[in-house]
Amino acid sequence: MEYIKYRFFQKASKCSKEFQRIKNEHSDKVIAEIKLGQILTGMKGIPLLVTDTSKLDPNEGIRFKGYSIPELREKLPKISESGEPLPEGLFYLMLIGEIPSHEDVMNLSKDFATRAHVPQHVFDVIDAMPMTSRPMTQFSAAIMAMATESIFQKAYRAGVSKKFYWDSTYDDVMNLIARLPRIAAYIYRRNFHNEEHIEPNPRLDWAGNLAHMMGFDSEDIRRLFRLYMVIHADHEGGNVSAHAAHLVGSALSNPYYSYAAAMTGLAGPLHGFANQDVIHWIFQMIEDLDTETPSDEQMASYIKKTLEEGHVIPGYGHAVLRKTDPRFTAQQDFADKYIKDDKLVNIVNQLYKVVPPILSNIGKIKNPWPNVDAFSGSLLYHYGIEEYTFYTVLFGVSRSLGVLASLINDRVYGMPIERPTSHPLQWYRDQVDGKESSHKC
Ligand code: AMX
Repeated sequence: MEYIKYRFFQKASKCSKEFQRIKNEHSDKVIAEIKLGQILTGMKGIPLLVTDTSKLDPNEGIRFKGYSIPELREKLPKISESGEPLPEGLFYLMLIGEIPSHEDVMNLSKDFATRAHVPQHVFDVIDAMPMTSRPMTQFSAAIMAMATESIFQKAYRAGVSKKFYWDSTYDDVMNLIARLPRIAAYIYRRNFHNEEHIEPNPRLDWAGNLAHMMGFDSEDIRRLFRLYMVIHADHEGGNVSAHAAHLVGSALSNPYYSYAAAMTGLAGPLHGFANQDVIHWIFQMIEDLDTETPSDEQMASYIKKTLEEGHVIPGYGHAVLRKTDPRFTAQQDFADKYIKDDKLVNIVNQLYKVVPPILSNIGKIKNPWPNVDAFSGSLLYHYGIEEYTFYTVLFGVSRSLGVLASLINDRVYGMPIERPTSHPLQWYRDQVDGKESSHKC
């Protein structure tokens, strides 16, 4: 067995025993009470999932295996001391629970490079789609098309024992992550660069190669891509993309199906599509106000107009966070360090001053602070990736690291099919009004 797979199994099998022990010995223990309001506001705050890769604190933000984003930026291996950590290192951390050595990360990077071959029919599926189909539609379809390669599916059909499901899942996950940069870059070059494709460079790291195949070879862009891929990788298990991957995987659908489900969820405007909406909305603001340097007052009036028209302010608010997202702060820090006086970055920073008091004043919005998507587009735009309809694909490539690491864990733990109970609205009404109500829903 290869080294990383072996290390993973060594660690995970102990946790798997713990999972089974708790399930067998403590299944009757009551650990939470559920309020009706939690159910009716999207199941918020109900502990329902087991996810080991990362944990989100409403005030502190995300921690990956206990490490905050500033800690990861300091501790994970980098190619150069002044650079950003390699996302391969974060994947190793989420999988094995330890900060990897430089050698571990280089081995993982090489492993991804050797697995990166994408079968021709996946490109054929992309090419068969109209140019007008959204990059996320093409991306999800390509992932589904690649399910022909599923080793898990073949092993299952061949009758492999349940206790070995994790093994073929691991190989599917590694292959899938390895191939995503090629697929993403292919869609980018197809849509925005005249279908002039660029071959991978197997000597580059995972994120650097993605930038290369998209047509960007500067060290600046590689540094940004490494940071980008690290901060978007995971956000505990309840967000739409992570939860979708877990839910679909719980039916023993293959990892390609699970990850495609995650991507169709990420494509929604309340989730990953917000990174496109932010830039779209800012450009609309610039056009409507007829200035690239609006005053705070002009901005405030535009924000209020957006709200009055019944729209959300993209990039602001969060279902769990109650403070500025540390992923926003990490990008702000990156911009402070490497970017001087960029119009879009300046607007993003100005919005950070103007938006929160307006959202706070409305009263109902639980978190008036910016999330990851408020900043990411301005950085990509600055470095020349101006085609913002593509931005969610980049988010999706990164998110593979967390949701697919979790999927292998799910299989090692032997997690069961997920199947919560639902009731008609009448049942909930009976809980609060008794059975008198005559109006049927
Ligand atoms: N602008 C305007 N209204 C907002 C808002 C915003 N940025 N954020 C929340 N609200 C509204 C909600 O729509 C809801 O209104 P309603 O009661 O009339 O339906 C009310 O405030 C209460 O919502 P909440 O409990 O504070 O948030 P939530 O958990 O329901 O939703 C989120 C969270 C992220 C979907 C929401 O804040 C939002 O729509 N933000 C803008 C889109 C966005 O940036 N999404 C990306 C999130 C990060 C990510 O997943 N990538």
